[in-house]
Amino acid sequence: MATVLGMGNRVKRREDPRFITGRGQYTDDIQLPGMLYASILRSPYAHAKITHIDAEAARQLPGVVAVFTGRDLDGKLGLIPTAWLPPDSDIKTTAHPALAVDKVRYVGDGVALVVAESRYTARDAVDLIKVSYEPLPAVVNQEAAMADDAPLLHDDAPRNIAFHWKAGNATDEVFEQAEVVVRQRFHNQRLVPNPMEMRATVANYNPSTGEMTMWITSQNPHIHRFILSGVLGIPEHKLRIVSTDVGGGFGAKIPCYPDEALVGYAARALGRPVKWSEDRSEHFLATTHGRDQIEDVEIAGTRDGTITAIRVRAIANMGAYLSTAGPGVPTILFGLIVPGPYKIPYAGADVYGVFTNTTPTDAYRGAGRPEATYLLERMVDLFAAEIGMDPVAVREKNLVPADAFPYDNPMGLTYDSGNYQLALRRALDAADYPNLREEQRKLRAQGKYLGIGCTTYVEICGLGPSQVAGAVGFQGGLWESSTVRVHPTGKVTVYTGASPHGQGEETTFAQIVADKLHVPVEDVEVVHGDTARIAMGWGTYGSRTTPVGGSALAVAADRVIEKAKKIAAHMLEAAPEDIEFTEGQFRVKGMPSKTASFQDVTLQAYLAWNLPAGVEPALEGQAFYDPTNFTYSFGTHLCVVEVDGETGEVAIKRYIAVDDCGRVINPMIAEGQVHGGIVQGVGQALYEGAVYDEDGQLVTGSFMDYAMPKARFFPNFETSFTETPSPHNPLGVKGIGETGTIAATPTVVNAVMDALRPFGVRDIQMPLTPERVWRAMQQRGDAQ
Ligand code: MCN
Repeated sequence: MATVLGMGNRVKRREDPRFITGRGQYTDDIQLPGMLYASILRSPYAHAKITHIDAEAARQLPGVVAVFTGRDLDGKLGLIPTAWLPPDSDIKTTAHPALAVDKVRYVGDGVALVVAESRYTARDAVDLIKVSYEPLPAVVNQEAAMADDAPLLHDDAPRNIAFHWKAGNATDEVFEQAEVVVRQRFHNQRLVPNPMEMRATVANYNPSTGEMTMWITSQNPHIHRFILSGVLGIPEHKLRIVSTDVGGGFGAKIPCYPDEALVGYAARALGRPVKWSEDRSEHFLATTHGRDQIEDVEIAGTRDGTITAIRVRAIANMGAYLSTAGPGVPTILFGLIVPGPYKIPYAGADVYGVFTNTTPTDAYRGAGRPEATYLLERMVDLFAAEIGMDPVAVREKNLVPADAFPYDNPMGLTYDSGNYQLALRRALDAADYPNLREEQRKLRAQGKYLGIGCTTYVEICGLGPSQVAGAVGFQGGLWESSTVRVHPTGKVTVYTGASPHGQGEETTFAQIVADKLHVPVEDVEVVHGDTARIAMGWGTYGSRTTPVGGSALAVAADRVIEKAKKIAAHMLEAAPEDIEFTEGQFRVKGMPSKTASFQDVTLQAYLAWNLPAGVEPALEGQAFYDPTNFTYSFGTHLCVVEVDGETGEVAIKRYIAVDDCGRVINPMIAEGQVHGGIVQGVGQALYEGAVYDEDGQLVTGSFMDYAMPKARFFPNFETSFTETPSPHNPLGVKGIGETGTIAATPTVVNAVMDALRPFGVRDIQMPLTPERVWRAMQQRGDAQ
């Protein structure tokens, strides 16, 4: 019999052969008979009144089937809603039409939709539409947007304030009475999420049944169905969303976009299938961005290195409209985790979300938690420098001790479990920290600038539970659905409401179920990303898929075993409570010779010739699992850099990551997640940054101007795991999908600042480009 290869095994990702041999079926691969192609005319102005649209020439172009403007859609297509409304924040959910009607509010705002017989004709026709704009002053910086005389985006949001949210217990007195207070401003710069596959939608409406099928590049097809059924006015049971193969998302495929609604609308209005897919330039303008937060931070403590308080006043740039999950990012996902892994008695977050004439922002890998970790970890280093203590020693002194769990942080979160010191010690041992410091001293004497950076982090992930989600304004549940269907021959199909799009759950979820049922992993197929095949689901983000969706599967598999035990008991003429299931065999306790295999029992469940009274045929388990708490992954990352004193170039010499995601299901896949995450985190630290000019033009609108990290910039990562199970789910797992991104950014920046200590540099605005680093070295001070 083939080996099970359940949890803990380094099983190769089964999804990869189809992806790397071009056999994946992405949305843009869908071809339907009679399909039309859509293209969207987007505003070239950041802020302008639309005085007139002349689409006649476009309509006349041979091959053009229809042109729609905002006015054409008025009353026929719903507004695009926001789905996360942080409570007590006076949030302004300004109306967001799918196409601008009177006013455009960012470069990339949709103005008209062309549908044509070919993609090329649709593109050409877009260029023939003449729009008369009356340009208005634009504002792109969120702080500037709060000024009384700043251009106003929405009449019902004075000073462009979309919301104001506060949390925590830090008071002015705490800081006034502190022995040491360190203050610093950071701008966690705007980033553009860049999955390999850009967004696309195909819609196919059947007028005879009223059924609509939409293929969407979505991280959460059921949320898309939920929202789009309202926007399009199609009953939920007649709307099917398919998002099976999705080439990465990193948060940017959570939102429900106007573009998706437009394609659905056009398909129904024209009675023919319609496809739209963006190119990379359109992606830069029209897919949500991430981060962009200005933070004024204060940290307080004593000269012996005890941190007593931290607070932040943050201004988050929300862009021109509130995207689906946008408001949750700089509030709940950011503010509540500001005190991080440290036992800090007082903490506070005071956050403004502000409208500007820029592309809307939403989740980007880590979403809120990288921003919180960045400011905290940078402040710990600045505090350590202020009191003349080793930054690692400050961390060691303040980490929540292993015996303090469950631990209530001052923002109201309860951390489930952890051994933060162990992860730190492992990283320090791996680095041989004392020797590294010695090497640094020697090299400095030779005019070489080695820097050592460290981050100890804790991450809130595994989103649910639903009750808490509701309390913090998320307009949805955060439980997960699962079905484990055992077929008559003992092969298994499992259905999950989570929607992996690169993370590898087709493999790891099969491992979870194989482990439970003790069947070979290749006998388990994982189905996801299709609302017609899966009852309900809340998708993949917030490193929730394994803790919540994986646990749902574990519960469903347990239900299969429970039922199978009843059938086995009947077959073996024993009481169900006397049956145990080990190594794929049902056994009567104390009678080792009386056994029935999993396959025997399964077959009997279907043949149903001899079932016990009251037991229905077939073998299937279902679970709608809602966790009791979030999970809190943690770890220590440590990095060694060398800064070129002549050019300011930063080279990463070593990168050590010790992460704890509870029980590891597949170490190889978890390592892969850490690798990808680190690269994205370093991307923010050293290379990436979206820049708008004063008029609201995105000057980093392509890979020519927006620098992505490349493999050759990195050494081999030295990754390892500690395993502290979470007590809040049956698998003891925590998420790993975002840890690398959360930890890497401050780790690398701390390392560069450490290297630049001889120059008296306190901070450099990210990304730490060679030019900025060089300037800081020349000025012997900060460089913006
Ligand atoms: N895993 C494991 N053991 C654990 C935890 C996780 O083996 N204890 C495995 C999982 O089973 C899964 C992977 O690691 O195969 C990531 O799982 P998890 O931590 O549950 O995270 P999610 O699947 O919920 O993924 C979301 C997370 C987020 S929020 C972003 S953004 C992100 C990321 O994952 N986007 C990604 N990783 C990505 N990876 C790819 N390739 N593409 C993206 O868009």
